[in-house]
Amino acid sequence: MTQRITSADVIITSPGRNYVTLKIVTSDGVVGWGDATVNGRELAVASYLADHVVPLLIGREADRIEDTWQFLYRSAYWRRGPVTMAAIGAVDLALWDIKGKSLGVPVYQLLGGAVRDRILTYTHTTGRDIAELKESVAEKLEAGFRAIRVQSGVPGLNRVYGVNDRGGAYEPAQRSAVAPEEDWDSDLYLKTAPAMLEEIRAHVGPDIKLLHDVHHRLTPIQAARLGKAIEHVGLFWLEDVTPGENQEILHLVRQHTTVPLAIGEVFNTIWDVKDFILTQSIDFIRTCVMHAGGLSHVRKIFDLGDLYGIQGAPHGPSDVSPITMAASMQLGLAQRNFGIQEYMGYPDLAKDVFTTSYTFADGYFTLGDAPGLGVDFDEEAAKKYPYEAAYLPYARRLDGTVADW
Ligand code: EZ4
Ligand code: CO
Repeated sequence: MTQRITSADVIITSPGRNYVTLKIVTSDGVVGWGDATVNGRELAVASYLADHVVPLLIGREADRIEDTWQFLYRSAYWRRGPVTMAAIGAVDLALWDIKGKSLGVPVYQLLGGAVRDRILTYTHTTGRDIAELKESVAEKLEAGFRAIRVQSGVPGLNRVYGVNDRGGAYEPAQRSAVAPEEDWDSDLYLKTAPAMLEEIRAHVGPDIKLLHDVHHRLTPIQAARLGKAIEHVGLFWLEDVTPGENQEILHLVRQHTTVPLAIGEVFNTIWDVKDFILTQSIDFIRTCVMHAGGLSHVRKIFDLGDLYGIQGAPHGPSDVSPITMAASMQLGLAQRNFGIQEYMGYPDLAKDVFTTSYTFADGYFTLGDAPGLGVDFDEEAAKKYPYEAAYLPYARRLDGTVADW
């Protein structure tokens, strides 16, 4: 029997931070959940969905996931972009959830079944200085993580990406009516980052995987210099060394260093990342399973990467909801060249709204057999947490110029 979409609703909730959730219901009474959260621009995606996508969904066959993807992408005429692709991603996740629930299987079974038993994951650590960073690392090792992203303060700069200037965990978006300002100076950073990474390596020993995120700050030649300077640290990856809108840029970095390179969390389609892949400039492609158009599109990106030994390593900060996280793990179980899953964790209040079936132990996530994506969303609980405007920071150089953030 053909199952049709009978309703689709956009729910905005803020249990500790803002999340945009799409609820699709079918004529069989099956409910599918999609995530549509774009950090700091939440309401734009909510409107794109509610005003322009939901009216097109009513009456469509819920089982035609690929057809719906192609229809939403191509009928919009206007191509790509974070708002459009996150909206399409939300619909895609909800439809995969529905298909899994309708057939009584987890989504990874629909993607070909498991090719591994568990999903390697890394989490974030941070400190205003190296001593504080070491405490943060110790905490996450104690919690069971075996792959860790390390970020620290830069002497001479007050506030930098990845570090809470009051200490403790770092969450970039701030609830405020204006975008918070951070500082940047590439020379100060380059002067201290290699020693910081060396010291952390000495602290954790050879077996812990270490990652570091440059967050789009360097020129290609600065990035090449950094890569050369830290080769002996043996990083699992160095992320977003350059802004990357010009995809050819990384090829230059690549020629100078063997440090594994990761990039892609801010990009939304295969077109935005194909040159990184086709020129074999990277080791990990970081497109998010929601921001880049859902499972249907991201698995194509990862398949393209597989031609060249490039691994998929989806974005997984606290600013994509547990629905995206679960979808990422469903793909992670079924995608041969899946490398690692970022898991930043969630505010405690988020557990009041989202219930997940994935579980963590010894550095890995395991998925249960819950049908669909394996996430439940509590609509009543969501009502307790109204939207609050929040902005991502931006950065200025010491002379006042706006820098890449
Ligand atoms: O800054 O998701 O690798 N992870 C990251 C994240 C991003 C945030 C932006 O919303 O770079 O922390
Ligand atoms: Co990043």
